[in-house]
Amino acid sequence: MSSDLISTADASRISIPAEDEDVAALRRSVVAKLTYAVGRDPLVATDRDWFMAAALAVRDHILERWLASTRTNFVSKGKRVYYLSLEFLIGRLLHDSLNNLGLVERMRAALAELGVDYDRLRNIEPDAALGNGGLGRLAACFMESMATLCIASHGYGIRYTHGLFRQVIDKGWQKELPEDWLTFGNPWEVARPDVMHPIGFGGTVETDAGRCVWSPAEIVNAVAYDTPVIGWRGHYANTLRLWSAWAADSIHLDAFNRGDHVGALETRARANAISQVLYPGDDTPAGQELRLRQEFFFTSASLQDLVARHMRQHNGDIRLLPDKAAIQLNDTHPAIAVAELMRILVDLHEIPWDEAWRITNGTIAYTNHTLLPEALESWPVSLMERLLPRHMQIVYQINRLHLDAVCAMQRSDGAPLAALSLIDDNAGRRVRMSSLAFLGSHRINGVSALHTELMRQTVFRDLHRLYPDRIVNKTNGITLRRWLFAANPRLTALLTDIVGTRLLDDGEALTAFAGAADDAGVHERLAQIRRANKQALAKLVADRLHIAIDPDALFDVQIKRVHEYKRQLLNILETIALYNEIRARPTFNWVPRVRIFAGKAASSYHRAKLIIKLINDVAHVVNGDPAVRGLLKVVFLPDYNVSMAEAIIPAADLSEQISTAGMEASGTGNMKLALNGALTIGTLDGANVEIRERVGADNIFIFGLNAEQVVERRRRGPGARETVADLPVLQAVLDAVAYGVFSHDEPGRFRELMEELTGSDHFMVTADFAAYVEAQRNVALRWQNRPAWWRSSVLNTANLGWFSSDRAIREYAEDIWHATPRRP
Ligand code: 26Q
Repeated sequence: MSSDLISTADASRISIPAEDEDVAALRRSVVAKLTYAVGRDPLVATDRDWFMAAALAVRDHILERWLASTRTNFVSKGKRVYYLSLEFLIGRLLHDSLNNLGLVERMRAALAELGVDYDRLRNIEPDAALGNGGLGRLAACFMESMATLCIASHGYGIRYTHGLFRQVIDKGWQKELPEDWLTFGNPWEVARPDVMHPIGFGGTVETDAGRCVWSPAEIVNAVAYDTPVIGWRGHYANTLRLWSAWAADSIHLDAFNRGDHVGALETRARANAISQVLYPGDDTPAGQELRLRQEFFFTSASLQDLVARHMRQHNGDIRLLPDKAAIQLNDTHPAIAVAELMRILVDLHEIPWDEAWRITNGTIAYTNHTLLPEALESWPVSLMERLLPRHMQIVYQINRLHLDAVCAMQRSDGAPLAALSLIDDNAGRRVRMSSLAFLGSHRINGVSALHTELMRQTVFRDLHRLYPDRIVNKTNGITLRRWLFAANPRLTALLTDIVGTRLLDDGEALTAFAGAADDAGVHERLAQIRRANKQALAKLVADRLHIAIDPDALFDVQIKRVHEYKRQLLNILETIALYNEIRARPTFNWVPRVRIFAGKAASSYHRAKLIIKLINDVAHVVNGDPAVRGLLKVVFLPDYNVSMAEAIIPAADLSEQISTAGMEASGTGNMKLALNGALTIGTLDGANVEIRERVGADNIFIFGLNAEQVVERRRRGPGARETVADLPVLQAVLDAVAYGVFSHDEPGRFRELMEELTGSDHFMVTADFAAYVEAQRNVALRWQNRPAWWRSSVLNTANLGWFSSDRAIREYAEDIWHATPRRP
């Protein structure tokens, strides 16, 4: 993957005095790696060879600390945290690792002595895109924070051969291309072919002297690949263990020898398929057998692995599990863990059911990340019976005991049993995975205060009534190391000048920055920093898209997965309204704006892809219209990923967080942008609510219906047609789209989108339109009063320290895991 996300020319840095000795040692180790590991002569080495050599040299530094950490954990016999996630969106690791080790400047100097440019090397590294979006990136931030806080932990997931698809834009349409991050090898991982667990599928269950014995029809081996995760200042490292699937009997030699070469390899292909591709769905369950195989595969491997470690370390006493292990389920994707742990305890360790249930429930906790009905996982009973017959029996038994308990506990006003059952009889018989995760967990958490409250009131209402203490809130967080120190070194230098270097170890020290809210000198420096960051982004946009954007314009960004509930459509419709206005009133004192979009749509999500096409069609017309005189530009940056986020966020003036209230569980991009000083325009949704509480209502542009009002409006039935009729500006926008102003070649292209808007308008685009336009007008007014703008920006950065993932992890550690974090 070629990319130029980091601009070399104007990178200003936190300066660490380079000690010659360290630099010389690093230089020698890079050359040694190039020679002995990569096998290349420095005279002919390419950037990629140098990247590999540099990464391997850095890995040596990490490995020492990793082994030391592992040793400490083993000796201390303390509690370990296991974070089970189908996604880890870690992005690039070279700069992140060097940053945490405090070696960035030394590596830069060492490479310079070799005539190699560090920033060019950074750009060689492919993003590890083992996730779709927020949930996967959260897992990556959490791993980094757990390492920083010295909490012994393991991340468990799948080593996908192909991460999230590459997005290309072809004539305005999203096209998906396969992603191949492993093509040139992965310098960060250590293969552990000796760490392997058999994963069974299908087959039969028999009873033998009262004991259930499952004989799977198929066995797939899970092989471990470990990546160390180094914490801040390199004190401590944890392990990200990703499983790769291998056929247990790799080749049917007899078939091969008979000449059936393809047939001989068939089982192998079927087994390998499990770890081939990340599901590209974001919030829409694909509902396919392969997905269930992936879920069980990595869950079973992880549980077998952690139980084996526990037995080795704690004298074979499985009953100690809840004291020594905390298992966190990242959404329901690993929810089968509840049944699998019960199987391991009851069938393999012969623990009586009730005690096994106490152990399971005491060990497992579950995080919910979405309330969207289409994203709540459920699996057909028939599929479960075929693929996981013993687990299905266990689910039935859990359900029986649960419903018995309900009958015993319930008051007369309780929910009907059918609503509480693990089996949903409505849409064919399906297992409700969120209910299974709930029952098997001692704590269930939401990811923002609002989301947690909505969990209690909606999806989990009935279970919450039965177990009122189980649902807790843990508002999300982000790692400041990556999203501030590494991504925005210029701002970091200013902040450490003002609040001191203690900021580097304590995000909450940022609050002291509030004292500079009205300091003209600080405003001036902020303006310079932002301008430099915007210039770098402008260069990237020019290189990639051949669109010139003005660094003095307001950079207004919406970067996230493309989904109807996130309402990129609201944004682009308001862009069209602005375009119409600029043409109608050319002499008005307009604020020059660049509307920047980036994000992928799930490959099967037709409407989201149509929204991307609309954005590109609008960009084409607006950017090419001389009447606009550069006052408005629209940019869609293809192939959004972690590295692109790192390039855009420091250059953003305005952060669009405009989801339909009640639908975005938390958001974490909102935190990254506000931390870097962008002002937010947003709805009262997810963590926006808490951002407002902290930065102050004057420093955020909140608009639109709140979650309750959305529910109320949906209950009243569609009123979109009347809303549009009352808003001539919106009517004109919808007419322009519907008549093909942006799609001359196919005037009816967006009919489907327009019909939804004037029909049920489920996502309240028309309902919120007027309020959004007004909020955008207020944004422009604030921008025209620069001291007021920078004051708000300072107060955003200053009050965002609480959204550090260190704070989030401390809360999990104290309230859910009962594991002791150490201050770095
Ligand atoms: C499920 C079944 C089959 C196929 C795909 C899926 C699937 C995959 C990914 C369902 C959901 C996801 C991802 C959800 C997600 O990223 N949620 C986001 O989590 C963030 C971290 O908590 C929140 O900040 C976001 O608000 C939330 O949307």
